[in-house]
Amino acid sequence: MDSFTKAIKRYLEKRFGNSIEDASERQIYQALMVITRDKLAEKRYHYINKLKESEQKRVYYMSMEFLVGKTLRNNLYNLGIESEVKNFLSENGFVLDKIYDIEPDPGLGNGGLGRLASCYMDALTSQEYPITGFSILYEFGIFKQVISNGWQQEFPDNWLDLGKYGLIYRSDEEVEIKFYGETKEQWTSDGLRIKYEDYTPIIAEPYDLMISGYETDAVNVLRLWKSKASGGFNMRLFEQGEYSKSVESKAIAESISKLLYPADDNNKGKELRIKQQYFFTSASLQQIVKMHYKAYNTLDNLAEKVVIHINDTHPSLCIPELMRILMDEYEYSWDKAWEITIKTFAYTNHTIMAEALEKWSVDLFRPILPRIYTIISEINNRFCKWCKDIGASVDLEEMSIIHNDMIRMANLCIVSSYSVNGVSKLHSDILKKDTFKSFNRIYPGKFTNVTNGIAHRRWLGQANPELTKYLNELLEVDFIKDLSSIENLLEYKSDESVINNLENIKKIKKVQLAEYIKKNTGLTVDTNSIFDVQIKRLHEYKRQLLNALHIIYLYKEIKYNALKPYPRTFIFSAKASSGYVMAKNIIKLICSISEIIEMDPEVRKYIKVVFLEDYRVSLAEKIIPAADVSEQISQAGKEASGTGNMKLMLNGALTLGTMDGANVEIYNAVGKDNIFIFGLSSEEVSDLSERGYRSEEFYQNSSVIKETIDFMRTLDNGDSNFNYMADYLVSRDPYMCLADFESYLEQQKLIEKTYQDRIKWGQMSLVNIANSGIFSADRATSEYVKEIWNIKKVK
Ligand code: 26R
Repeated sequence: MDSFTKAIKRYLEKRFGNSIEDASERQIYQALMVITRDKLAEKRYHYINKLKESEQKRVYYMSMEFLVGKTLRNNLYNLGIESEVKNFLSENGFVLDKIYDIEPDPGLGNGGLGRLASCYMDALTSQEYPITGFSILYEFGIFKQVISNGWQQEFPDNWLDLGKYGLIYRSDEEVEIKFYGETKEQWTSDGLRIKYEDYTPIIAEPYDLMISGYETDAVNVLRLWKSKASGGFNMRLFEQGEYSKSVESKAIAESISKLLYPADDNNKGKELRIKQQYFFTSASLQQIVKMHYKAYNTLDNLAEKVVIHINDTHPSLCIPELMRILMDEYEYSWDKAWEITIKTFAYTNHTIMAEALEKWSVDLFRPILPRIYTIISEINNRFCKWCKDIGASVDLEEMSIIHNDMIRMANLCIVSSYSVNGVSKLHSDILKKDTFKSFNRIYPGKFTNVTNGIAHRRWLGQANPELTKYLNELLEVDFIKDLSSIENLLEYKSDESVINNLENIKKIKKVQLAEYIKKNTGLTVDTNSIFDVQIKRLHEYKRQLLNALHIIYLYKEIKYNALKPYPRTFIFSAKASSGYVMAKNIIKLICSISEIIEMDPEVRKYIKVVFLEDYRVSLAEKIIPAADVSEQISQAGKEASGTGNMKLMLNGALTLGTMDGANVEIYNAVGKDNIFIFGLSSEEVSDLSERGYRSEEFYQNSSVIKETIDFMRTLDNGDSNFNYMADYLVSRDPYMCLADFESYLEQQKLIEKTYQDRIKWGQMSLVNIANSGIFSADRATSEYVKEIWNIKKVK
C-alpha cells in the first residue's frame, strides 16, 4: 500500500510537476486511474505467464457490447486498497467519492446483454478463470439522454476524454481487416487456392482494459478494437488543396468504431453494422489464431485449447471468419476446418423478439464481404444437404441459413456451434419448444440453459456498503466471496431487531437517493413513501405503459373518489432507442403524469412520479439499494431473463412481476408468499393471441379499465399525448396491458397493504436477500465453465 500512495505522489510530480497539496481533483483522478491500471497490468504479467506455462484451455468472449460501469472503485475494491486510498486522500484534503464521480461510465452497451457480459468478466476473473473479452472501442458509447419538455433527446457521449486513462494501447498487435473487392479461385501446384483482390484494407488497433478480480491473482483483459485507415491521409490531394478529400478515406475508416448502435429493438439492415461486426470479429479471430499457432505450432488442437463464446448473434461472423483463416491462410481442407470450427463455438441467445433476430439481405452483405458470403453459403448448402440425407422430416423453410435472400444469423450460429443456450429456464424452454424447435429435434442435447447471474460484488458490495457491512457483522460469513452463504440470514427471520436494522439501512439508501432526485429533478420525495422502481430499457414489451396506467388510476381515485393511499414514489429510468417512436411517446407520457401530479397539492401528498434521465450503470447503483418494489412486469414469454430483477432482490426489494424470464426462478427461490405475481402466463398469452386479442373488449367489459382510460383522456392538454396513448391501448395494445390490468391492480393493492405491516414486509425483504445466492454471476459462470466450456482455474 505504501508503494501505491508513493506512486500517486510520484505520478503527480513527474506528470504535472505538482505536489499532492497543489494537485487538482482532475490530476488525482488521472493519477489513480493510471497507477491502478499499471498495477493491474503488472499482476496480469504474472498471471499470463502461469497461464502460458500450464497450456490450458481459454475462453474468448465475443460481444458487441460490454457495459463495464465505472472501473476505478471496482478496481480499488478488488485490490483491497479502497479504504487506505480513501484515508490517504482525505489526509491530503480530497474526498475519494468525488474523485469517483469524475470517471465517466464506459457506455459500451445498450442494456441487459452488455451488462451481463461485464458481470461475467468480473465473476470469472474473481474465480481465476482465463477469459478474454473482445469488442469495439466505440468512440461514442450509448448516447447521453436529456429529457426536454418530457421528450427524450440524445447527445453524444464522449467518454474517452476522461475514460482513456484506463486503457493500454498495444501498437504491436494491430491487424488488417479486408472489405469489398473480389475473390478469385486459383489453381496452384498445391491445388485450388482463393485469391482476394481489390479489397479495402482497414486497420484494427488494439486497446486493453484490465479486468480485476476480488482478492485474486488473476487479471483478465477486455480487448477493444479501434478502426483506422490503412494508409493515413492522401498527401497528393492535400498538396492540391483538396483538404477534406485528402482525409476522406481516413474518416470512412474511422467511422466503423465511431458509435455504438443505440438500438436494441430492431435490426435495421445497416451496412455499417455489418462492417462493425466483421471488423471486430475478424480482428479478434486473427489474433486468437496467431497466438495459438505461436504457442502450439499447429491449429489442429484449436478446439481443445480454445472456446469462442458468441454473445447473441452479433459476433456470429466469427464462424465463417475462422473457416476462412483455416482454409485460406493455413490451407486446411473444408472438412478439417469445419470439424475444428464446430467444436470451437458456443452461442447464447438473449431474445426471442422477432424484430431483434438478426437477418441480413444477401444483396447488402455479399459486396461487403464476398469471401465470407461464399463460406456462409457453402455452410448452408452442406447443412441443407445433410438434413435431406438424414431424411428427417425437417423443415428447411424454418432452418435454412439463407432463406428468401436473407441470411439468418441465429440459424448460422445454431448449425455451427456445439452448444446453444438460453438465459433462464423459461426462455430456454421456449427456444426448444417454439423458436428453434426443428433444430432441437435434429440436434438433441445441443440446447441447454444457463440462467443469468449478476456480479454481486458490484451490486451489493460496492453499491450498498451499508447493507454489506451489516450483513458481514451479523452473519460472520464471507458472502462477498461466496454469495450462497447469504442464506444464513434466514435464521434471523423472526428477529425483530434484525428486521429493524435492515429497514434502517433501506431508509439510509432512500435518503441518499432522495438527495440525488432533489439535485437532479428539483422534486422533493417522501422517504417514508414506498419507493416503487422500474428501471430498464424502454420497450413496449417491458410495459412501462402498464405501470403508467396504474398511476393514472391512482390519480383518478385520489382526486375523485377520496382514496388516501399509502404514499408512493414511482421511479422510472430508461433510455429509448433513438428511432423508436412509441418508446419515446411512453417517456413523454410518464413525464406528463409526473408534472400533472406535481402541480396538484391534493394528489402529490400521496403519489409522485420521478423520471431520472440518462439511465446507466452508475445511476442503477444509486437507485437499486433504495428500492422497495421491483417492477418486472413484461408480457409473459417476452423477457428472456432480466437481471435488474436479481439486483433489486439482492438489495431487499420485493418483486412485482409476471411469470416471465428469471422472475419464475425468483418465485421458486422465495416462495409464493414473498413475491407479488400477476397476469397471464406465457401459455395463456400464446393462446390469447392465437384466438385473437382484442383490447377493446377488455375496455368495454371492465369498468375499472374503461374509467381509467376515459380519465386518461381528460388529462390531455394539447402538449401531452394522453389521448394518443389511450387510443393506442384501446385499438392495439400489442403487449396486452389491458388484459393484465386488473390482476396488476390487485397485486398493487396487496403491496400497499403489506407494506404497512412493517414486520411482515421486512421479513419478506429478508427472505429475498437470503435467497438471492443462486443469482450470483459466480454460479452462472460456474455453469458455463462446467457444462459448456470445460475450462480450469489458473493456479
Ligand atoms: C439486432 C440488434 C439491434 C440488437 C438486438 C437486441 C441489439 C441488442 C439487442 C439486445 C438484446 C439481445 C438484449 O439485451 N437482451 C437481454 O439480454 C439480457 C441478458 O441475457 C436478458 O436478461 C434480457 O431479458 C434480454 O432482453
